[in-house]
Amino acid sequence: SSVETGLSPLSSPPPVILTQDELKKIAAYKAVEFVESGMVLGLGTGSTAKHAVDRIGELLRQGKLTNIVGIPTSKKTHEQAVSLGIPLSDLDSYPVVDLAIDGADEVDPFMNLVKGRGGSLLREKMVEGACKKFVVIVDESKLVPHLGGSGLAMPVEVVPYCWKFTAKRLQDLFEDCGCVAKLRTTGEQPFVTDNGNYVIDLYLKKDIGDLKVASDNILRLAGVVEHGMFLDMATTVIVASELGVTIRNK
Ligand code: ABF
Repeated sequence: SSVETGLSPLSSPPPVILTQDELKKIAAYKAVEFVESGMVLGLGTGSTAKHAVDRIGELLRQGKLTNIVGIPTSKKTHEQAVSLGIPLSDLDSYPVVDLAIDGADEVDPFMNLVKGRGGSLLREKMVEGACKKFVVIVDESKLVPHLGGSGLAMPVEVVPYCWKFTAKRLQDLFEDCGCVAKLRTTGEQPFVTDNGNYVIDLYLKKDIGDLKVASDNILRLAGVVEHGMFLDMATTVIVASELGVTIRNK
């Protein structure tokens, strides 16, 4: 007699389904392989970058990396890095950063990015704009054909002064894309960035069109501090999916 298991002895093991967080971790660990002792490192923000910062801390503790200086892109990452014992500094002391590792909200086929749904876009843009190499780490859900067409927010950091006026001007700018501009809030209160500013999220019904033109038009508005489009900045994009890791270089 035999026991029916439902599995034939020749059947392959069931596929392992990775969670989104496991994919983020895989991409992050891959990026940290680019880190060398003695580097000045831009430390990103968000749940994907958090894995990279944890890994850098671990390698420092194990003595496998030495003489690292981290430049955090947010107060949150600053706190995380301090808790891990990563030596920190800033762009005033280190105006050239060897390598930055950070997540993104959207990545288009040309490696342009939307960032800032976590609210740290200004410091991220400053640090990552000062980098020799900028490695973006994402799971495959972040890949889009065009920026700003996903129906999710395109963040713009603005000064709090008359933010409604600035929001209206932003909305008018992208009227043709069916733009709705909304103040980001936490509970009843405006969300306040690390720099004391507000964030206006632009929701677009169509993709934003020519990215450079859109960028210039946003930055020309008085009241705008920075936007979340990171154009032509990434030098490497690491994408983790169920099928494995792909690395794209500029
Ligand atoms: C940062 O974290 C932000 O620029 C971006 O908004 C966000 C991505 O978040 P996560 O890694 O949590 O998906 O990189």
